[in-house]
Amino acid sequence: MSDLKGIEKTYEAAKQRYSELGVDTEKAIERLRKTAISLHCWQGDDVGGFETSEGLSGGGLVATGAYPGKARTPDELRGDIEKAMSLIPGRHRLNLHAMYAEIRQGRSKVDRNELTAEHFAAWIDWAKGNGLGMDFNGTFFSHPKAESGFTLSSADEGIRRFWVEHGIACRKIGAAMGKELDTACVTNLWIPDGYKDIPADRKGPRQRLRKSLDEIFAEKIDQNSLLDCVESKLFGIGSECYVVGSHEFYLGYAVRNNILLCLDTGHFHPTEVVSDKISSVMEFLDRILLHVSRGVRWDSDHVVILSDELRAIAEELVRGDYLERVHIGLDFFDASINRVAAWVIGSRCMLKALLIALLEPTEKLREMEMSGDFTSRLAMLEELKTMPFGAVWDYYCSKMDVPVGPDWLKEVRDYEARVTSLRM
Ligand code: RNT
Ligand code: ZN
Repeated sequence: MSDLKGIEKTYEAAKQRYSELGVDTEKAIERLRKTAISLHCWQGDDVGGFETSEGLSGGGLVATGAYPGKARTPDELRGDIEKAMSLIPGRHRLNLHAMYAEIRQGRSKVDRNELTAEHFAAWIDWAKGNGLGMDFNGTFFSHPKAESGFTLSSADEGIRRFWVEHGIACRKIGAAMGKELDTACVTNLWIPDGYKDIPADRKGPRQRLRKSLDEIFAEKIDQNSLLDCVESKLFGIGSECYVVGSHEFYLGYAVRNNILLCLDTGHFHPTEVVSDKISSVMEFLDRILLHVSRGVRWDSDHVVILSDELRAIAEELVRGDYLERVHIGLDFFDASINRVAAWVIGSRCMLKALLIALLEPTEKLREMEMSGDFTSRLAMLEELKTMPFGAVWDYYCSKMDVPVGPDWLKEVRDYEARVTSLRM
């Protein structure tokens, strides 16, 4: 589908259909163009990082699959991200984890509590060169000091202190990224702490976590550079019975301390939905971060697809006029398919969901609802599902100079043949 004339013709017909509903497709496209998605670096190497050759360990996270070609070096990872971004319409952001630090060989080991912005200089330069903003994450797993299953809530003061120092270091790094790139860096904190089996003390670890967070966030840092964020979880592998940083814990902490809350779509009971939580938490928080993921039966971190829930999340962001206050990040890691393709599929789906939401005649639906006409509301919502948003999407892709339809896969296959498949 690279026939430009055909794409434009189909678009004109779609534009007409939408205008009959009072929807301006050009406006929708313009809004979409301004919406950035934060692309997670960790999809490119199965949450490995560049500190040791061991990669992901502990923390209850698992990337399954053995698809060849994962990035082994920062340069390879940057190349892969560039490839993925060239196939995603719009200008987006890079979401980096602390374990992707570049510590020059030969020097004595720099531990997580000693990291500085200097260790991310190459990433920052690269982001600058590509016109990307950056977001950041502390890495509180895959480390010998996380092996006990406890980090910021550890009863071992030495361990707790080490992770507090890591948290403090990460805020400084995030602030430097934000300053350097002139766009606030959302610096997210997730810890794996918890018990596999039924605890005798649920209170103690939470009190210690609160104390650690207070120590980490003690220094006030300009919000134009840094936006602090905390992420809860329901359970992990090895923390099935008790997670210290639960939803209630962090919701309370974020509200009280006026920082961001991260809602990861895989971190709730399977019948709970993040789409219903957004308008609740946004009443009490200035900003939130989303970790858009796809849990299948559990927090499996499958690649994001255009599911009903993804569409519902996008609808909430648009209907509630939250796009300026909600930071959209992706969080999945699939090692069983081409990793570059995984980024492209997830990101394009997120953008498609946003576009579909932007093409909704929200005012009309609201009027139906307010007048008690629930028949029309349901009828309209269902009719909208077969409106020609695909034509608008194709037109948008072609306008943004990225492949239309499945054409992007050819480019991934070509990159695979030339680059990723040659990696051992
Ligand atoms: C873990 C959290 C966390 C991680 C990344 C790698 O359950 O979702 O966000 O996925 O930090
Ligand atoms: Zn997450």
